[in-house]
Parts: sequence; C-alpha cells; structure tokens
Amino acid sequence: MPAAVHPRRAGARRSGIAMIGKAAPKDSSPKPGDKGALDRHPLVKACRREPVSYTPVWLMRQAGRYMPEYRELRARAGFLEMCSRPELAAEITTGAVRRLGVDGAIVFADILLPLLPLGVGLAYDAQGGPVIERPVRSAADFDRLGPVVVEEALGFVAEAIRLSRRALGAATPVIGFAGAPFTLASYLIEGRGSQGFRLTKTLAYSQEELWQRLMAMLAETTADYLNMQAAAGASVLQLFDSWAGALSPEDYRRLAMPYTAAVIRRLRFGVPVIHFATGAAGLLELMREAGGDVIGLDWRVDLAEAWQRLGSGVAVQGNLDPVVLLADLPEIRRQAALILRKAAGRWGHVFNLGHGVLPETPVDHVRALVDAVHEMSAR
Ligand code: 1CP
Repeated sequence: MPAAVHPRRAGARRSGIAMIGKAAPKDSSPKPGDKGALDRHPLVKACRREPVSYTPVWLMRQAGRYMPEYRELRARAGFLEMCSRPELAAEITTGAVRRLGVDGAIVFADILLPLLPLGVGLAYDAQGGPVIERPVRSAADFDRLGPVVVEEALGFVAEAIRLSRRALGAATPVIGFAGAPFTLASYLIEGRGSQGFRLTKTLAYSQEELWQRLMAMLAETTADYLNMQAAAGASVLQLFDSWAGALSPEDYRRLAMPYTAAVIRRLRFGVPVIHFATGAAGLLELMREAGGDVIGLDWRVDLAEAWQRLGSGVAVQGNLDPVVLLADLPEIRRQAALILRKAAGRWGHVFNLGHGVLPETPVDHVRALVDAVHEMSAR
C-alpha cells in the first residue's frame, strides 16, 4: 500500500482500546476540530462524489460483539450503560477504528436510544436484542408517551462524538446515525425485532391517523437527534431504514417515504447523509427520491445495476455480503475485488458490507478486508 495513502498506518495497527486521552498518532494531519481537513477526508469526499486517492471503507456494526475488546467491556457493563458513559462509548468507537484501519468512526450507540425518553421500557435482553416492555399499539398508548427533548435525554451521544472527534483528530471522520421512522416504528409497535412486521403494517393499514401522528413524532425526534450529532462534530450521518424492504413500493411511498424525506429535509449542517435499507431492491428509486447523498445497498443487488438505476447524481455505499467475512482470505479478497470492479473507479463509492458485521466474524478477516480494499483501490 502506498505510504502516501495512509499516513496513519502505524497508529492504526495498535490495538485500539484505552487510547482516549492519549495523543492522536503523530502525522501531518491538521489539528482536531479543523473542519476543512475533515472535509478533505476520502470518506467525506466520496460521499460528495469528489475524486479520492482510494476507496474509503468502514463497516456497519464495526464496533460490536465480534470484538474481544468489546466483549471484555460488555462483561462488566450493560449495553445501555456502555452507551450512556461517553468516555466508554468513545473508547469503543475509536478502538475499533485503530484496530481495523477503517475510514469512518461510527459512534457507539443504537438506533433505539431515542425511544428511551418515551418511557416505553426499552431494555436489551441477554442476547443483546432490544425489547420494549410497553409497545405502542393504540391511540391511548401513543398519548401516554413522554416528551422527547433530545439534547437533554441523549446528550451523552453528543459527548461521545465530541470525545471521539478529539481523539481521532483529522485522521478519521466520525459517523453519526439514527434509525429512520419506519424502522423505529417497527420496534415501537412489535416490541422487539420482527420477521413479518404484521403488527406494524396492520396498524399502518387500519389506524391511519395514529400512524401519521406516530411517524411525524418519530421524524421530528430523528431529525433533532441527527442535528445534535452533526453539531457535536459528526462529519457524516447515516440513516438506517433497515426494515423498509418489508414494504411494497406503494406502501413505502405512502407510509414511510414522506417521513424519511422530512427527516432529511430538516437536517441543518450540510453534513452528507447515507440513506441505507436492506432487502430494498424494489425501492431504490423511491429511496433516492426520499433523499440522501449516498444510497446504502445490501448484497442482494448488483452494485453496477443499482447505481445505473439511481443515476450518477448520487453516491453509493456497499455492498459485500457479511457472510463473506466468514470465508478464507483469498475469497474475501476476490469478492471485494468484484465489488470494486462494479464501481469501476467512478467517484462516489464508499465500500461497506451490505448489512452489519456478524457476531462470529474473525477480527483478522475484517482487518484483511479493509487492507485489501485500500490496496486494490489505490489510484
Ligand atoms: O459499530 C457499531 O456497532 C456501532 C453501533 C451500532 C449501530 C450502528 C449498534 C450497537 N447498533 C447499531 C444500529 C442498529 N441497531 C440497527 C441498524 C443496523 C442493522 O440493521 O443492523 C438496528 C436495527 C438496531 C437495533 C438493535 N440493537 C439490534 C438488532 C435487533 C434485530 O431486530 O435484529 C440489536 C442486536 C441491538 C443491540 C446492539 N446495538 C449495538 C450493539 C453492539 C448491540 C448488542 C448489544 C450487546 O452487546 O449486548
């Protein structure tokens, strides 16, 4: 790999945790807080479809359970406690970056945190899956929800972003994120992860006014939450509409898209937005219409075909199948090369998986993927 491409390589090799408070790796990067320097980072530039010297790469769920450092911390603290202690959250965020050499530091948090102030009894079970004790299924349930003052209830996420940004300086942009209204509503209504989303869709189909009130509230909360993260120093924002693919195109257009579009319209800081969904091959044009500078693709679509459909006015992110990371290194490299070939060197590709890193993924495989993408895409 050309040294000029990755001046921070030496720092990146250090195993991450416990770097907070220590000096960022010495290089010629401008000072932390220098927004200009972060604006010139390949991740931010790729989101804006500007020329870059290599394809930037980060991974959804890059800082989770597959990492021994994370499991060690997790053995001593609950998930919500880890999220709500900014110094711990920042340690996990930046530790993953240093361990993996990725080009983006997604803040350690969860899409469901904005549901905390609603008072619905959000908790995470022994397997880490979210559970909502008092789901919202009627107008009476909705009327009982507490008010969400984002800065007050979720200021710890902003603080984790500030600490991460201070630790990383201009070397790596921090990525803020939130769930899109449909995906958040699905947890709020089902009470946990779901396969068929029957309760969610039934409510949307048969209680239209309640659906509109719920979705409008979630859109407003999500926009406030993302604006708070951008104000705290996030250089890129990702909107996860992980389960939007459960909807038909007509239903997506009517029941989800207006609220996602409202979130994106309300963003104030000019930070590039990645709009991601899974199983959404039938929705790509509508997702593009809803907004975002980058459309996040899962592995079920051919990247070149998807980009053709989306048009050249938008960047794309993706789209390696997370299961590939369980295979041997030559296969990982082969499949990563295939995706880079689909992107064909066009400006505006951010390499990522098509969904989150699986818990059984070997950390070395992730590191090898990141190195392979950097090396094969250097120009
Ligand atoms: O790199 C990172 O891990 C960053 C932090 C991060 C992100 C970006 C976490 C930590 N969660 C998320 C996003 C998230 N959370 C999504 C969107 C991405 C996706 O589709 O996978 C979703 C749907 C959730 C909801 C959620 N929270 C789930 C999925 C449940 C389901 O229905 O499949 C789970 C398992 C959680 C808990 C959670 N969030 C994050 C972690 C590390 C964990 C595990 C908690 C533990 O350690 O016990």
